[in-house]
Amino acid sequence: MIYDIEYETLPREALEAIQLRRLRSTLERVYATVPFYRRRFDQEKVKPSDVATLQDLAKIPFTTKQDLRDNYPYGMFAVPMDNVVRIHSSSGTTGQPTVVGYTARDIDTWAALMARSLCAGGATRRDIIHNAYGYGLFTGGLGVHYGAEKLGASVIPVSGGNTKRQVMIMKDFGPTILTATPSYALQLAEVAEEIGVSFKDLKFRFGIFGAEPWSENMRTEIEAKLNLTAVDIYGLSEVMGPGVACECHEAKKGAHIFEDHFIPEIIDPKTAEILPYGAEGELVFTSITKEAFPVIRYRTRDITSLNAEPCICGRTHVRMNKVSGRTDDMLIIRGVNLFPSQIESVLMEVDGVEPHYQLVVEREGNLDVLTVMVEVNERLFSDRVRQLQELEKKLTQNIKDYFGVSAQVKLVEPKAIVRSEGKAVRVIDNRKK
Ligand code: DLL
Repeated sequence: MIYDIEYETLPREALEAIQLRRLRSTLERVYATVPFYRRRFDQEKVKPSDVATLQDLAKIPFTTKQDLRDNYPYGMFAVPMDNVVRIHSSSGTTGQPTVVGYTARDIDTWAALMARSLCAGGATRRDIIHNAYGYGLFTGGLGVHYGAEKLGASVIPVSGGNTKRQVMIMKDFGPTILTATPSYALQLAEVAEEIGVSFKDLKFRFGIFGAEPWSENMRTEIEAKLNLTAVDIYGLSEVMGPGVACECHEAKKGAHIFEDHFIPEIIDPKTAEILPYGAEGELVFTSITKEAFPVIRYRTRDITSLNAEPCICGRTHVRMNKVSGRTDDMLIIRGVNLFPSQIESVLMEVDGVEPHYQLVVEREGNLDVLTVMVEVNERLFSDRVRQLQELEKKLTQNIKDYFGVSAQVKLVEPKAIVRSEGKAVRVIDNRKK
């Protein structure tokens, strides 16, 4: 089923006419209301009126995560705070989060795009949706929630964690759609097995999984373990949250980007040259309907390619292939975004810890396990074992407090971590082996 049959199946020409109209009005609006964009456009000597065709978007400068950070917290908002009804945020490299806002109409648009997504993923108004994305500043929980209600489905706002209780709810409430990060979905399956509940006896038909990279092999694994059809949902807070793009369950071959709201481009991350369909590069988005927080040519740093082939589901919007990685070194541990430099700043707050560290990420069972190896100074290292254990405990607790992620901290002796002549290797990601 297609939620918005008219807009999701627009012929390309009609779609492009809508995109151009919305793009031009967005550019006019940000130029008039966001000092950052006015300054940037003026510096580059472009005016919104220079954009007469979709190709002219190339004349407009990019926006980066750093630009959002420089304008923390509300500098990029295009409406007065009076009109902002919701704020979300995502964590950033320097510990400075990115703050995003929504007007009432933005929330409506988001709900409608999430309804489209859930529908593409196989949900109908007769479904019961077990929503295990975290509720809070993270956009996953509330994003899915509003979409599910808009669709008319029944949503169970269970959020993340408390896994045994979740299994009980899955057994008793009879949900038919599971929404969660792929790694948490596997965790649910594992705990269910431990307590003697089989997914074969549950009623799930579809799982709509995203917020972190997951491979095709992982999809196969999840589908087998959870006895459902798994589809990929993509999004990011800066552009909206979940529901920027979603796979259709008919093809399961890339997420349709809702192009009547977001214009995607793929660029070479090094040269910023625009790449053709099919070529892998960095995904860039321009939002063309957002009121409170429009982004213009926003560089996501996600690496993927676009597929403009017709799809068997009938949707005409282009598909993005699975995100293969990021242009930077962000770690996503159980759905929480984490940068090495964030861990670094937490480590460096504690006396006796040296600025030499390495993060090791493993997959143990179905969970991502993060080990933080950090050197301590000579004096501490020769100290009593109990003291070292105490320090490990403290660092572990600090990481948990800051990021909500459980990490194992291993104190190592001075010089134990390999020195580099160029950039330090901060992350050893053994999950990919
Ligand atoms: O993760 C929004 C979301 C919630 C998407 C629930 C899907 C489901 P952020 O926390 O801002 O927003 O993180 C965005 O997560 O730039 C990607 O690097 C990564 N990401 C999101 N979805 C996928 C996916 C949400 N399906 C960042 N595959 C993005 C791979 C994904 N990576």
